Amino acid sequence: MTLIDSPVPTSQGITLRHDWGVEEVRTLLEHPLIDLLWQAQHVHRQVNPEYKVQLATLLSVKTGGCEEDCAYCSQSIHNTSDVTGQPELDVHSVLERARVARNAGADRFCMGWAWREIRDGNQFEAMLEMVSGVRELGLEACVTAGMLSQEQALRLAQAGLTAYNHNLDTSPENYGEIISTRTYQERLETLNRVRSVGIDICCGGIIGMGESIADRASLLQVLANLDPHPESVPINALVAVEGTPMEHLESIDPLEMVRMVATARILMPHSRVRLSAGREQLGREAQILCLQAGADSIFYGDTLLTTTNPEVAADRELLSQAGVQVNWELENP
Ligand code: SAM
Ligand code: DTB
Ligand code: SF4
Repeated sequence: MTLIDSPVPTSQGITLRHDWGVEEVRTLLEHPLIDLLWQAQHVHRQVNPEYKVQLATLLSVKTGGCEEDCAYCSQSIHNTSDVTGQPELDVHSVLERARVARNAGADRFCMGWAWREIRDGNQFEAMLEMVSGVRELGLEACVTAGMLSQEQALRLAQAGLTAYNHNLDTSPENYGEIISTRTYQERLETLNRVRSVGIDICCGGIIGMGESIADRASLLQVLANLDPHPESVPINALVAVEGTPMEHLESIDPLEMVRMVATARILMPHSRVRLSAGREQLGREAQILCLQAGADSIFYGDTLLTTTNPEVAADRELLSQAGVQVNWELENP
């Protein structure tokens, strides 16, 4: 069933820009909500006339023990939340989980390693096998594992990797408040390496870490001025994990997430805007506004990496209530 009775608009009239000024972005972010939603929906409906939503499932392959000091993260050795001693998953069990995710309707499988950077050796060889195995299942494959070398990026591309996730997390101005062990510039260099071997970039950030509206505008400006735009832009709301310096931060107002998603859609019309961590704090109505204003992907599955996500049954109901299109035909093949 399609939602559209009138002729389907096309995306031909949409211009891509990479020269956004921070004040322009801020003006969009702070626009009267009703107007911002209208503008975002105008773009979204042209680029995604059937409101298709991609379901991506996450799996933590190597959990905890990470040397970086990201203040939001449950997996950093600098935070008491860090769970050590969890065994790294092997190729067989990862591919089994990917098969289950595919059979439940996911079409992208994202694998995470709590590493500062990829090192050569058995674990990297296993990662390459996981990537090619996920691709053989007919799924898109995404990896997030910290920094990488040019050679490692090339080998991941040869294994068929669809996308590499490496977030900027926040604005360049606010970054020092969140992480001290890796620079913003290093993140940008990692993204360049990924891009140079033809792997798609998945790059976004987190709101709700105590940043200002100017910081949010600045993060979106950096993302929107990457040329080409990242193919995928995850927008996360902080999941305040006990044992991290951010454990006491209050949840964001759900409409802040709607504003981020809507602005990202206007700035990066053809990118996949992923409604990522923090959906449990959003409620049904805010999630539906996000789907209307520009989100065209969610993480699907009862867990993210180390924290919980809405249950699969609840998400199915949400998507069906919203009337958006998903690939349920993959169920029970
Ligand atoms: N170690 C790799 C790295 O940082 O590139 C990959 C894993 S890391 C968990 C992936 C992303 O998840 C982070 O960059 C961050 O944006 C997001 N994330 C992690 N913990 C989060 C939390 N508690 N709340 C919201 N987003 C979070
Ligand atoms: C992204 O931006 N969000 C996902 C994915 N990329 C790897 C991860 C969210 C993690 C949330 C906290 C956790 O579960 O540990
Ligand atoms: Fe967590 Fe990734 Fe930062 Fe490590 S690099 S602490 S896994 S977000």
